[in-house]
Amino acid sequence: MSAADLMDFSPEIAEARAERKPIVALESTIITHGMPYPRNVETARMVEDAVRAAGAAPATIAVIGGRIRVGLDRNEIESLGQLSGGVVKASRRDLAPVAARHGAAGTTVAATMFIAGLAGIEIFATGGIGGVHRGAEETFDISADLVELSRTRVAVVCAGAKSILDIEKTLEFLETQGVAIVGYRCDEFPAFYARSSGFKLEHRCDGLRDLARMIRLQRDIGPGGLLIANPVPEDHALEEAMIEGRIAEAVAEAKAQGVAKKEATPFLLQRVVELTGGRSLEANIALIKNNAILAAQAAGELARL
Ligand code: PSU
Ligand code: MN
Repeated sequence: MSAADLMDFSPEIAEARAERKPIVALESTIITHGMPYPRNVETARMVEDAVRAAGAAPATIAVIGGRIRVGLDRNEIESLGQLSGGVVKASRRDLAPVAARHGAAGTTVAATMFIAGLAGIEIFATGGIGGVHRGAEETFDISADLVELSRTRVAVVCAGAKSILDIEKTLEFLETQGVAIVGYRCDEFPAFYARSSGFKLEHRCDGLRDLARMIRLQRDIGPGGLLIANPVPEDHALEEAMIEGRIAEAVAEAKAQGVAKKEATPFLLQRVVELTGGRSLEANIALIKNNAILAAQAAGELARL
């Protein structure tokens, strides 16, 4: 038995694989733990449609009934979204325990990358990656996403990392782990809600063809994937001073309430949405769509290389 024996492909993804059409992997923790119902479900469907409109097949990945599912139908997205808190947040290490008890889970960036790699999917779009949490020098809270990037040959498109994290330490950790990062039409690592973080990137790419060549080369060289940083669209970026203040409040509340480990990221995401009166949610939705479209376009270029 291998992980491949646990995988089921939706008809759409099975066909795309057979015909070697471009495919974009999408994560599902954002559905189960990253956004409130029903916006989570609406967003997941909208993002899938944006990928299709850009000429690729969307493979939303999750665990359902103990099976690793690559490509979900609309009803499955709806029921995952409704379960919200009732379903496991699965990082790579949770896959076997959840599958063994025939459970359901949203997959994080780490778990989704791992599964996409097994399925031969070259590119994956998310909103923001996990990272090194503020105070990690005490807690050691460093997302498994960063380690997965160092060992799985899947390119990940993201809008950077939220400043609920320590962006400087996140970039240092990625360097230690040998993870290649490229800014797509930007010189700084973006800060999710904001287009820049003040931290310079060493590599930049301005066109889809160049990006596809870089992705393919990274795949050839390995052992990790390419992290593609794609800033939030200008018209959806939030003012940095406002969002920084709200994030600092959320981080302080998490500390005071002793929220830690895998609950930390979902707690902080939810509090920031509440503290910004929903404005951060709108930015989040816009940047995910933007990332999915870039990933679909890059997947198209990859298919033509
Ligand atoms: N960042 C976001 N939205 C999210 C997540 C991160 O802006 O929904 C989710 C992703 O699935 C990511 C996970 O892989 O949180 C990271 O969790 P942790 O920090 O526990 O590794
Ligand atoms: Mn963590």
